This record gives sequence, C-alpha cells and structure tokens, in this order.
Amino acid sequence: MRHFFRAVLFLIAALPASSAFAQAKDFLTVKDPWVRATVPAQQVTGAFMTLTATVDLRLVAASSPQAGMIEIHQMSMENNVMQMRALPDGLALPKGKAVELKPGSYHLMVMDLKQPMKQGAWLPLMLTVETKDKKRSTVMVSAEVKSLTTKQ
Ligand SMILES: [Cu+2]
Repeated sequence: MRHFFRAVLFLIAALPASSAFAQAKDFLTVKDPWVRATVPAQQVTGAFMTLTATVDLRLVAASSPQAGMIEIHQMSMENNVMQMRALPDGLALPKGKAVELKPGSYHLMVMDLKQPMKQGAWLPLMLTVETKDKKRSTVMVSAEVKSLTTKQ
C-alpha cells in the first residue's frame, strides 16, 4: 500500500508530462484504448479500453480537451431491450481483474465533441481513478480513432 501511494504522488507531480502514463502502470494498466470514428455533425461517440488495476480502484471520471463532457456508461439488456445508463458512482476496478470497456457493455460516452473523430487520429483522454480511501489521481492515455464499423 505504501508503495502505491508513492506511485500516485509521483504521478501527480509528473502531470502533465507525457511520461506520466509510464509511471501509472504501477497501479493501473490501460490496454488498447480506442474511440469510434464519427460522421460530420455527430457530436457523441464511445471510447473503449481494458483497465486492470493492481489495487482496488474505481474509475470515477474522464475528460478530454476535445470533448465538452465524458460520462461513464453501462449498456445492458433489460426486458429484451438494450438500455444505456450513466454510472454516477463510476466503475469498480477490482484488484487484478481486467475490466473491459467495449461496445454493448461499459464504455465512456464522449459528448460535445469539438471536432469530428477521424479514423487514424488520436483522442487524448484523462482518466481519474479513486482509491478506497478517496485519493484520486489522473492517468493520461491516447485513444486511437477506429472506423465506424469496428466491433472488437
Ligand atoms: Cu453511452
């Protein structure tokens, strides 16, 4: 636990240097972050990735300089209808468990896009995680913009 707090403090001190993500790997691994491309005038899209924490964490917020707002959402089947809802308390990242954000499941709802997401571009994302005792830190990642038809 002590080691973890040192990592967090170091991470905060290192922001917004691009090396911050490398430090964050001590407690949170972000694998294959991607965003679905948009068509002109479309202001909402989804961002996806696999998150694995080495201590119990909670993803509590996300933001991007290219989006007005990002919410943490869950899609699920209820009464044979696909429902999407925001998770006001965020998404639990239990220690050692890979949590997938993917189409049809958990995702980041990226809203108020300031420009279209073009395939092959990168969207910077800031992910805020919280420990059990409410200490927060932010991890920066770059999500690749993939084609509209990507299923993954
Ligand atoms: Cu959504």
